Amino acid sequence: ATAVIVGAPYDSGTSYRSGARMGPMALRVCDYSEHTGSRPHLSLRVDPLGDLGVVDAGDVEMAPTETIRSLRALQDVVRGLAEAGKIPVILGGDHTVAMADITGLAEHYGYGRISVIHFDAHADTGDLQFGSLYGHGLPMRRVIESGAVPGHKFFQVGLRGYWPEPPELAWMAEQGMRGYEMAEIRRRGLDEVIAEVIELAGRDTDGVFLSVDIDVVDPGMAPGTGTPEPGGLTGRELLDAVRQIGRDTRLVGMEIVEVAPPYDQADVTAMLGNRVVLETLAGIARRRADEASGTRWDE
Ligand code: DIR
Ligand code: MN
Ligand code: MN
Ligand code: MN
Repeated sequence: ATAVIVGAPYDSGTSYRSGARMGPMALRVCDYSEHTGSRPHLSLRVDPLGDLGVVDAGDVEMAPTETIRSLRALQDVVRGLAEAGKIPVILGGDHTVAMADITGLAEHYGYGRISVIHFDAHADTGDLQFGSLYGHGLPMRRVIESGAVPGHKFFQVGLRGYWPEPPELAWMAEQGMRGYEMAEIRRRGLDEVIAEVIELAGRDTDGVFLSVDIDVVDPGMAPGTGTPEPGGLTGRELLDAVRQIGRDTRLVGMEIVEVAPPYDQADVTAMLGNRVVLETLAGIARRRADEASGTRWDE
């Protein structure tokens, strides 16, 4: 297998509304391949699950009462997969799991050696949440502080609303983080922004990690999440973006987080989250097929 799915059923208790610990099961239930088998993607003409030999390794045991132990267990699984040459695909869980996912990859690829493309309505660079170093609102600060990923290798897409607060914004600028707010995306167009992110994230790096917080999508299309923020991407925009990123970057791992089934409507959010994974994997499968044939397939 090239890609290995790992569930991270974790709620930190720091979300406005919890429920993301039920995310992994909901994301799996929405998988068409359960009843049709794996099959080719219409526009890319590759079969992501079959071509990449995707396997599901089940869930890591996690509990909010065992934060450090839980994150450590996930981090060890992610690092082990990277060591074995696999691409870990983590199904969250709230965004706290990013600390384990990114640190685990950095332990293998090297501190400072990977870039992160982060889709989110929020920057997740808070300092403390309820006095704790752990929570869904601060994982990106922790991985920058630890040196796992330098700020200038962070590319955040979809920011909007009332976060981050001014001191946090100043800290982000100091770190050299690059954020693409919804207003910039509207003005320049998503294609141009994603092309720029792919170019910048690919510079001087040994791999790219893709972190998708489903709340980057407008709550009208993705209501099943803990902290919805109006004015987001459409589902189609997110799928187009991650497909392109899978194709045109060297992805070493990905996570889909913050899918919270209790607030979902007819599974639309879980289904979209599932397709975010599939679309990214299809991009990776297409990249590999292109490399093998020495040509480039146009959608
Ligand atoms: C908010 C929400 N900034 C917090 N953060 C979320 O709780 O610190 N990040 N939802 O994705
Ligand atoms: Mn987040
Ligand atoms: Mn968010
Ligand atoms: Mn969150």
